[in-house]
Amino acid sequence: MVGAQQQADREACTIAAIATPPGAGGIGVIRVSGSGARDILRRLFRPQRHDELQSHRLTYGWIVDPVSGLAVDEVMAVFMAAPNSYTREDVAEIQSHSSYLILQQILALVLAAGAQAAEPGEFTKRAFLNGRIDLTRAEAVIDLLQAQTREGLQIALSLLQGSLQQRLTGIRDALLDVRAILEVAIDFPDEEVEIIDPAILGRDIREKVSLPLEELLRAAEHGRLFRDGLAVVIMGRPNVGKSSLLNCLLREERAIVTEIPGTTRDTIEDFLNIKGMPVRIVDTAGIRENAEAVEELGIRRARKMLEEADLVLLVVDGTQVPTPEDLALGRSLGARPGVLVVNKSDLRPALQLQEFREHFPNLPAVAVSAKTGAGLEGLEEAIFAKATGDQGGEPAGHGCVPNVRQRQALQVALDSAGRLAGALADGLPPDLVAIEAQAALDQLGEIVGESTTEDLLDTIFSRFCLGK
Ligand SMILES: Nc1nc2c(ncn2[C@@H]2O[C@H](COP(=O)(O)OP(=O)(O)OP(=O)(O)O)[C@@H](O)[C@H]2O)c(=O)[nH]1
Ligand SMILES: [Mg+2]
Repeated sequence: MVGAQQQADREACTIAAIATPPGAGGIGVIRVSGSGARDILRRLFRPQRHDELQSHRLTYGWIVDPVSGLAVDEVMAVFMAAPNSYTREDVAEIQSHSSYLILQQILALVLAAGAQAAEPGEFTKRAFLNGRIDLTRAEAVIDLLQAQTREGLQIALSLLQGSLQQRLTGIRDALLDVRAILEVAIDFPDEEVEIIDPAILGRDIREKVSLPLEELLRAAEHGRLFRDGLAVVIMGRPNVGKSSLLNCLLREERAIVTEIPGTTRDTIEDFLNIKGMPVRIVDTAGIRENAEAVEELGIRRARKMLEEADLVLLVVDGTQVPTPEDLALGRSLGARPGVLVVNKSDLRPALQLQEFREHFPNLPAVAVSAKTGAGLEGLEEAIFAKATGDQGGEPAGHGCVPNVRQRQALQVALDSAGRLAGALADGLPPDLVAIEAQAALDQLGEIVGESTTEDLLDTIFSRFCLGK
């Protein structure tokens, strides 16, 4: 109960944070939410004209330290009366010059005036707790902030508009209908036979629950790469052109390239957009025996990266016949998806591409020149094809792509729906059948945040940045 009381106290207090990232910029924003927001703004903000603060009206003026009477910054301020605000509470936002010193000073005044420092994601958590958005939309806000490609952004926007919530509402309504019928049958055991028609109920469960759930799971699988992206690791012997390949894919001189083997000592990573798929690409130290100490550490790091890789680009030097080290690296990939990159195609090749393929039978092979950029498109195609497998290109489901957490709950709900249909077909008593209906409902309730534990909420909202 102490926990519940603490939580209620926290929800009752007014919170504040700097909502813009640190660093130089045009403006910075301090956000305040809660019943004290209006008073705090009144105490610190001196409008240029002595107007009363009007809700949702941007007003020009100064932030003045109420103790010293000194001006802190020239700002625009807005007050948004509940419930028409991001959190559904009274919200004040102060737009100051974006100097971190000024922002810190204003925040300190806001806190001294009675606000508490907000936790990461607390504004969005309040929007959720106050019923403005469900949990799928709250999570979409994180996706929106973290999206790396237009496709990822489109998925986030679709979820923010409630695409998943709406589909779940349809499925939950169907389950509620089933549960209602079962409850009537529980209350009137003598008429159970007339009340429950297993054939009709079974068909409803299949069409209105199981099939839509399967469709959502397919969309999750299909859109996974576009929402979560792909980790690609570049591996190979020293000097084969791994760092050159990274630079070439990024179209910038990101990593140091020299003709000295063992140039790259540490892992270097960056982001790429391959046909809408966010790709985290990692260049690693060239792998060889008898490396000196620092290089050896880099090699260990490179091997470790392998474990995190969704896909490996194994780079070999096309001017040389594959060495035993190249072949050993090929074998070390095991069943992991990979692409063989035969580099330096601008020089005289030692073998035909087909002959390279024969040395690495499990890998599709692409010839490129990291120096001239030749073959780069083919490599991007190969990465895309390998990553998407037989799924083809587009993120499906009109952007309604559930995330990992939602996917797990959808799968459990689908399993419950299967057991529900089975229990009906087997003619089990309605109270037992109803348990499965409830189990499926609970899972769907967890996705939208109706039956979600405080721990889970904390985990979700802690992924946000401060001020969101
Ligand atoms: N002609 C030609 N030279 C290349 C190509 N790619 C890389 N090189 C050269 O090969 C040498 C090694 O390139 P890097 O990119 O540093 O190779 P690396 O695999 O990262 O090497 P380590 O970091 O030492 O493991 C440099 O002299 C590059 O200029 C290519 O496609 N064609
Ligand atoms: Mg390198």
